[in-house]
Amino acid sequence: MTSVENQTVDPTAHDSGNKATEKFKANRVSSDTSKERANAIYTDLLAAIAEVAHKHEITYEEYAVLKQWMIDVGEYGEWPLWLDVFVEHEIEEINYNRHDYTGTKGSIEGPYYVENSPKLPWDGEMPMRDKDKACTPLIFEGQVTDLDGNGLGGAEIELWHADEDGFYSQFAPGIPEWNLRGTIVTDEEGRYKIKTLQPAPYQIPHDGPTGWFIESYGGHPWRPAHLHLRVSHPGYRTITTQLYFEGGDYVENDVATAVKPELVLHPEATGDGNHVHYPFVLDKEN
Ligand code: MBD
Ligand code: FE
Repeated sequence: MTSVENQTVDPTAHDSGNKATEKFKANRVSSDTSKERANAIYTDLLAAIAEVAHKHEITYEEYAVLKQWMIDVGEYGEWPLWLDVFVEHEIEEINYNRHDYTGTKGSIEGPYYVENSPKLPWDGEMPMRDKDKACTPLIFEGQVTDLDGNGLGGAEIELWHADEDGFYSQFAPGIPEWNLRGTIVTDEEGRYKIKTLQPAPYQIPHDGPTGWFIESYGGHPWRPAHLHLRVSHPGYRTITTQLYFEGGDYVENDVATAVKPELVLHPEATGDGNHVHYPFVLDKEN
């Protein structure tokens, strides 16, 4: 047990937003976009903004509110959250369509991935507190294969998800660092089996500017219950994806538009919890 074990958690949008921003900033990114490409993108982006402004005859008050809201999103550290909820799914689709992949479908990463989670054996248990162990267990198993069905031994399945209160470790205070985060290594035949808890539908942080944005147009801040995954093996395309639960709330209207029919699990309830099987099929790297 760690000292943070049973502390009450009351995270706010400010906490999780700022943590996501700090984590993102830690790896400074760059791209080799040419001047020509940047010019083409910015020209079209400004034209799209102009079109919307004219179409809806945006008022000066609305323009001022937009400016204020964008300042707030930055101050609350919510750009990773807002962008991953409202834009990342398009980027994911565009980059998937660049190749002719036939393996397991990807989905958005979202703002809460952390690399180098603890390695777990192929038949293990996610790092959990006693309060997590009291939730409905989820036994998640399957095999990682190549396109021909050959098992990929030593493949890594990074798994991360929220606890029953909808909080991710490292983005909410009072949760042990690696709680509900782990890297499962497949056995010689590519098999994996992991015990965790059944996640619940998830409300994105909504007490900050992302929440005000959703409220302003009468939307909801919910995502269906989900598992986040990153599956990798040398020589193969790394898949970042998510899995959902058949019949669950918000599977049909995810605020982040990140559900694909191929990514919906069919849980079987048994005496010792919910069981799900999922085969991961990796394309060759190209
Ligand atoms: C999440 O847990 C998530 O998966 C996404 C996409 C956005 C915010 C929080
Ligand atoms: Fe998530």
